[in-house]
Amino acid sequence: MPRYNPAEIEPKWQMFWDTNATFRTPEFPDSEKLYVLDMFPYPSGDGLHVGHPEGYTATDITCRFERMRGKSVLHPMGFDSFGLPAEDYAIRTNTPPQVSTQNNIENFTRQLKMLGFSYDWGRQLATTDPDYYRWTQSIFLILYDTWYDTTLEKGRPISELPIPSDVVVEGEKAIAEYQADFRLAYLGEALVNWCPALGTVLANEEVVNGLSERGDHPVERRPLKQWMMRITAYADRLENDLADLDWSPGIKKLQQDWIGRSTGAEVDFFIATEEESGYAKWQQERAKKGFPRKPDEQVLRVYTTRPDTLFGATYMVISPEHPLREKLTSPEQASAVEAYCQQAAAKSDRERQEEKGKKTGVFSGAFAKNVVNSQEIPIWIADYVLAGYGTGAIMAVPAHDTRDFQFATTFDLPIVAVVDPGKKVEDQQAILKGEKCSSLEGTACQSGKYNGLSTDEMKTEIVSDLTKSGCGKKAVNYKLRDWLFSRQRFWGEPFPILHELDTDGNPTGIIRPVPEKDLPVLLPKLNDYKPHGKPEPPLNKATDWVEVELDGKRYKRETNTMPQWAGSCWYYLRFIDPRNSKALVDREKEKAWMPVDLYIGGAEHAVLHLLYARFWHKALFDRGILTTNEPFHRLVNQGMILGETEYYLPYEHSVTGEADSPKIYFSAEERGTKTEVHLEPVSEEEVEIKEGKPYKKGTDYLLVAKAEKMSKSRGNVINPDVIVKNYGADSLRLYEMFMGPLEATKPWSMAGVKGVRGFLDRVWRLIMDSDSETNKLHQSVVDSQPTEEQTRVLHKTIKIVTADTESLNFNTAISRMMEFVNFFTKADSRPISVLKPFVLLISPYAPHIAEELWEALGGKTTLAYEPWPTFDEKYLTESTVDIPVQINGKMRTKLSLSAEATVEEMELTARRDGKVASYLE
Ligand code: ANZ
Repeated sequence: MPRYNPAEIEPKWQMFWDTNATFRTPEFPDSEKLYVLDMFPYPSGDGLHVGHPEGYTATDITCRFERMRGKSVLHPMGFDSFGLPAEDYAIRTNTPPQVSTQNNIENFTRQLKMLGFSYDWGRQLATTDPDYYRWTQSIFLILYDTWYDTTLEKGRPISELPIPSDVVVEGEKAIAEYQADFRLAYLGEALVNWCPALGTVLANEEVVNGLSERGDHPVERRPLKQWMMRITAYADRLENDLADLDWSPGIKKLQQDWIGRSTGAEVDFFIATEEESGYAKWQQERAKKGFPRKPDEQVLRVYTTRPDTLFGATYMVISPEHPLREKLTSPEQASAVEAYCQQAAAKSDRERQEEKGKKTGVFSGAFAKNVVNSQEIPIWIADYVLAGYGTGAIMAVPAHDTRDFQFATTFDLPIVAVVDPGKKVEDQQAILKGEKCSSLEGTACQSGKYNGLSTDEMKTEIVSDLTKSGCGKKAVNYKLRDWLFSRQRFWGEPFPILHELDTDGNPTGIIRPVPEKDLPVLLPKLNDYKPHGKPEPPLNKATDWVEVELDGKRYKRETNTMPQWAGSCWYYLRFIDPRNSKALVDREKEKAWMPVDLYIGGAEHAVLHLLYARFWHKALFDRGILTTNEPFHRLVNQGMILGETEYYLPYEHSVTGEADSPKIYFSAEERGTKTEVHLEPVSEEEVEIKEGKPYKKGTDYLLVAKAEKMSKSRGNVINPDVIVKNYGADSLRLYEMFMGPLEATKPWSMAGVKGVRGFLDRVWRLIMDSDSETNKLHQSVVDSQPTEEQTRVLHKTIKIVTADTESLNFNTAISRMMEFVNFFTKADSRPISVLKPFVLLISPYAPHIAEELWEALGGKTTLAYEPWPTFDEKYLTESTVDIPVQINGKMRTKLSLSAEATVEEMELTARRDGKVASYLE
């Protein structure tokens, strides 16, 4: 084999690793453990894209590196294979999703193996395997069986939930209903996107601006009974426990914002619907009772972050979906209210909250009494108040809340300022007169006995007084919503839930979990996958499957399916013990391998996937199934790979607006002065890079460079199969790591791939005789001692590559290896004792070529477990380092300095340097 030929050596080593199960992981770690996880892919029909190997190569390098450093590495791979595209494909072609999914998984597996990743393939799983989703169903049942004890801050079995005596006397059904309000998995009413024209319910991502993505048909939002997950119970722990995780501050912030903790108070207002209000009596009763949890009296409960503005509440607002809406609506207002609420139902939460939008609303006809001053204030219905946040009702303080201010001015409601922002504020007078809205803190005014208190003092005082009178209480709220866990789809996990039917076949409302021994509840086979034209899940069509008898009772199966998030919530646990038929994971094994030490994947999963998985993990921990409280210790998000950079030459027409008049190109300086500029594409050959900037070859015309997201419609998608075929897997791996820092967004460059391939060719020629017909070492390769300088270069390379690999700075590690190769290519003698450690250094990056060269250098078997080369400081001390000198943000020169040089010495040398000096004049 004279030349470097990846097409020959890559399959050879892949076969070797496969047959010898080189990367099989023991059940328990036999040395220090390291669990490295990739975000597993959805096996789409398009196959891998180049974004996948980016993260996968990074983890693979880490795994190969740490194995050589003696760690027990767990590095598994699987498939997140439920999901919409398979179902859409089934609808179009009538192919069962099982079949297309299997084909896609096979293609993905082929591609992943082609890239030489060192997964323990014996642990492969797919979320669609009945053996896997059997346990997803089991976890659902555990969550169904769990309630959150807010005192112990812990999930506990539902059997341990204390039931109030008045509920107990009402009997079993009442108890079941009471429990349902606490279960982590519960049935609730939620809105779905129903598209009458398509005859199907759509997922949120299939709806764009109120229209179906397919065909642009109008979509209605309809309430439907659906499964929900009480993730809000864990909001505090999900937020607090972020502190101990080794995640980037950016991702932590995203999670915090999503959880969106806010503190304030809940306050009860008395609803004065009747002539004789009974207010005084209500107040007395309240003070005796405390702050009842479920008010069955005439109260409207609000959530506010500014209890200090209570005296400025001049009206109240409930959301159109508020449960008291009907009760509050007076007969005179009924038709107006009905019409308004219908309108509101068509809007999304986002539209409803838009600051710019004019506020709309309707008076309910009812009044409430402001707890602090007994003033009667009107209750309005408006869609800027959301049903799902706080209590779905607010006290409106137009003087200090912009949304309320807009509303009050629209409907001519009173505006009373109760916070004086102080003299320093320019608009103080306008604010105090209620002509301007201000949310600034300050001193209380027009607030009775509280006048003069600072905002913070007043908050504390008033909440304490409200607590005493039983009319209010400190409260915490979260932006985080309970998680809508039902999908009206076919290709998802069936719920292990049965709904009891009476003798007429109607649901009794009693729910029964499918007994653990009857799991999995398999997905039925459907004869056709087309939507059935009803706002119900497609599984309703599987009539044989839907009805079951158990212990002489008739049941209807739950026909919603779980969302795609479900399977990816816990796959990392199953990898630890993938074939266990008794438990989702063996506790001892979990204890030995968890938490995941390094998790790499795309930033698009920074919020939901990670929150959901953390939530399940915590619940399973509370229930004693797991020993760890958090799943992912270190998280790294790889940057997006953009399409190849394209270059354009800006121009304008000589006659403004005349498209066929001659083009004028202009210099870089001129360009800044032009407002309307046209762009002419420039081919790659015509581009010349000067000082890092692109010019049209042979001219001074500066080009515009653009790199766009890869997408089919732009035609800039790179197919890994093609790269491997033309350049080899090692080149693809190395290139993706060489493009730039792992976390950066970076454009693809075919020239870069070629460059990296050129480097591997040089690595080959460094060791092998590429002119020989047989596998012969290069004539300069000798079995003799290296020179002192050669030893230094080797040890420096080991040091840098080790440190950079450890810190995931793969691009700089590669640069160092390139320098090494340049150095030794020039050497007349290349000692084996230097080449061997080098081959080990490059092996995590380009494992195939490394194995081949290792063999040529006398290696008897795989290098995968060879000890990682070490360096000796004594060879590094006298060495020099190249220090780049930047002036005004540009690299001007490099100084060769002792590695020991002090800052002062560096400065001195820099000042003496001719190039630097010229800038200092
Ligand atoms: C009175 C008030 C006065 C408010 C004031 C603010 C400023 P965050 O911080 O996001 O938690 N609010 C409460 N529930 C709402 C709902 N369901 N839909 C829309 N708005 C709602 O916001 C809490 C504040 O948002 C609450 O405090 C309430 O308005 C409003 F000078 O109450 B505030």
